[in-house]
Amino acid sequence: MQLTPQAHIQYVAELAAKRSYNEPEFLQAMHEVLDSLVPVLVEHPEFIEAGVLERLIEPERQIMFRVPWLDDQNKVQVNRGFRVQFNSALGPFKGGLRFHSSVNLSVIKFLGFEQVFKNALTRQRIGGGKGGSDFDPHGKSDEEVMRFCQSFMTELYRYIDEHTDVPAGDIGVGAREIGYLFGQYRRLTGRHESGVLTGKGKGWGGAEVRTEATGYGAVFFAQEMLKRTGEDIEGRRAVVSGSGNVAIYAMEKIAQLGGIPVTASDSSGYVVDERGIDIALLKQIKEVERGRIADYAERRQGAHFVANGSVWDVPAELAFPCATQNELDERGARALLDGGVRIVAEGANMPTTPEAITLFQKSGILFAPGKAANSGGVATSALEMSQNAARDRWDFDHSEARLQAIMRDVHDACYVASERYGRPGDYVLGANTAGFVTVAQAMIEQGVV
Ligand code: NDP
Ligand code: 2IT
Repeated sequence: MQLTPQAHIQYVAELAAKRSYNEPEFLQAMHEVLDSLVPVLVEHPEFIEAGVLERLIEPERQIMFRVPWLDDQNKVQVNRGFRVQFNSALGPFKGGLRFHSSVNLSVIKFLGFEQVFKNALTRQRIGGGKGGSDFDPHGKSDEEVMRFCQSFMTELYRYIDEHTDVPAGDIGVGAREIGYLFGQYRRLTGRHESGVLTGKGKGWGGAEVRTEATGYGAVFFAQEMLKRTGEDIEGRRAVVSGSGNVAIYAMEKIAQLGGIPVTASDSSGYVVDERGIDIALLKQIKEVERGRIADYAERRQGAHFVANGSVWDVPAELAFPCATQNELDERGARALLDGGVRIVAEGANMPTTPEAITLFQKSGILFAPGKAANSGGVATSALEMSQNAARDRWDFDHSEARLQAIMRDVHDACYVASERYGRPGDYVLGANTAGFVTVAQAMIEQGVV
């Protein structure tokens, strides 16, 4: 006899808990998706029959490798490298590489799992994967970063190519790292294979708007949510966490649309700038000088730095968590609600804890989960792959228009699914179900593999 949807989900959750007992981030991401799926399985009992869930929670392949490199003192350093190829039913594995001291298998698996559904939502025919290393780029010289990237790629190159697996950036991996990784791939293979990585330099295959895409996309998504309630970004204050790629371009788009981003942060604390963050100054400090956020307050009149505080204590109507996982907990959520927040859109992956999400949902504010709101980055990576395959190059305005249209479609797909499964405006339910159905259908059509 077939299990009921509830019992089946319970069975799969227990299976994962047993196998992945030491992977808390992965289990957190998995539960968030499974918790949404009862109404889908009621409608599609064939997904239970075909073992879709059991297959989805197990990566197709996970690769771990040693990354030895020489630091500037000629001392041997050893890091651990990862690539988790999670699901390729919709296309080649696609997802970023993260270089951060906190990286372990659990973190990479949670990111790869999220990526599967996110990529499905973009409708760009890309599967999901993620990789990275516990290498910490902070304080490393350019030469050290280059030697590390070369060693990392010397192992990774045998598992990737434009049709198999296409990495990109994430925390700690930006244009500089993608350049070094691509150079080593080219040297090892003897091929200039543009489509093997995205986020490349614009002079050698990189797409316009890829740098801006995640942050801009998150703001476009928020704009679509507000549109439904007849509201707008103009004139509204925004708290943004982080000061990296996603945060900077979220702030830039908020400002372009007439909003006022008043905060930025990094792992040492946050700055408040009531006049609105000076984006050019922030880019200079973070992108050019690779400095700390405290430097911003020192160079900008009227701004102040709060060491180790919670950015969520700053009142605003819009909130964009754009730093890292679980950075917005229940206490932070309460502070945001007390400060009058109307909308929370996740630029980062899984930045909001489950308890904080529940609080937002109970309070009736608009909440956009990362797998929908931050999908503009990977969607634009897919546009980069298209341009590489066609040996074509689109201009900035065309590329931004494509991104905006994709974010509108992702929003609408989530909203329609939230209505279909009984909770209109619940974007967590909408994103999980819409993404899941797309992948599940492809998996069924392709048989038990
Ligand atoms: P960056 O490396 O450019 O910036 C990361 C920012 O977050 C930095 O300000 C960093 O501060 C801060 N941060 C990182 N880890 C922590 C931590 N443990 N505690 C406090 N602050 C932290 O990364 P991105 O902007 O690319 O990525 C930010 C988030 O967005 C991540 O969750 C990523 O997965 C997600 N994302 C990124 C996409 C992309 O295209 N880049 C696409 C979709 C999602 P510090 O320098 O002090 O570490
Ligand atoms: O989390 C993400 O979606 C990314 N880091 C971007 C992945 C990509 O392949 O562009």
